[in-house]
Amino acid sequence: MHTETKPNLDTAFKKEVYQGLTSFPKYLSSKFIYDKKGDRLFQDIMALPEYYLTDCEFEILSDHKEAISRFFYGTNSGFDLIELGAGDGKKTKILLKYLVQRDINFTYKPIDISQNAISSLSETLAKEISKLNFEGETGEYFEVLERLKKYNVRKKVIMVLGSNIGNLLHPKAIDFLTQLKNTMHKDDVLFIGFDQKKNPQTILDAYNDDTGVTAAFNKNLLFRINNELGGNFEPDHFKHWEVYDPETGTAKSFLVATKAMNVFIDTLQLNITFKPWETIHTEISQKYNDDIVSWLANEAGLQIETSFSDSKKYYKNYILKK
Ligand code: AVI
Repeated sequence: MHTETKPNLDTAFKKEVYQGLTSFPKYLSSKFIYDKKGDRLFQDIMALPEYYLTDCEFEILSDHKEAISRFFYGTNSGFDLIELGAGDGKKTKILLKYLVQRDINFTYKPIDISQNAISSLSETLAKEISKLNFEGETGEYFEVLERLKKYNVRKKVIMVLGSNIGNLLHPKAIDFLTQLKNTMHKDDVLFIGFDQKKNPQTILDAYNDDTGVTAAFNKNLLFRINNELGGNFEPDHFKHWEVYDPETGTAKSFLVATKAMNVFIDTLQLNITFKPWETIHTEISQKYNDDIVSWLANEAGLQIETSFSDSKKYYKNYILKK
């Protein structure tokens, strides 16, 4: 008797890869790009001249650190500066140094999915800003958000840099902001970066560099499926493709099959066929303006208090409150 073995979809990665590759049109979630190699490729992207987001946010934090910090200060008991998705903290250091130099009473609580990232951040910061109070946390955003609810002793400043929210569709972004709001008290502050709508060519170039770093970053999804789920994707036969819709402000990344292919993923016991030029949608990078940010914030029960922009008006960091 032939019994079909059902794949064991016991991790989010397996479940979502199975779902995405058996759907039409096919899709994969960009959150799975980030293994060790994906993290490194993203660091390389941030150093690309075309990827203006990092420089713009750096400029905003450098030029407006004094005004930004004024929204952070709490009462005598000080505040917790909680950063979601801290990465290497390069931009955050500007604020941290400024606050420590002024003897402001605060604790920096970076949160990252990777314990490695937290440990190395702790090491570099201990060397560079020895007087900093540092308490790193490891975990998924939403798991950590639950944990955040416990931090109700003193003022919380929640910081989300890098326009990370742009990788979420609007309903998910509203969910995300709502969950953040639910962890906030009246005086708490959300300090969050939103990349702005601009010349569509500038946006396309940021996600379509000539050196191929962004293509490698996108294809890392296929490498991860090969390495971790026993897949036999041929990443060379997929093309990185970027489109930007200036009306909706959505940049979309795809991997496009350049020929007909059969792919087998052993752990999922899954055969997938690709027709020539069939697509896998892998990422959205949403661009905003004040009206969209205000709408998202209001939907989540938050208000824009103020915002800070770079000199080219490419990028904005907003102060949101309940
Ligand atoms: C992390 N995230 C905000 C980046 C972005 O701009 O969407 C990821 C990225 N994808 C391609 N380049 C950078």
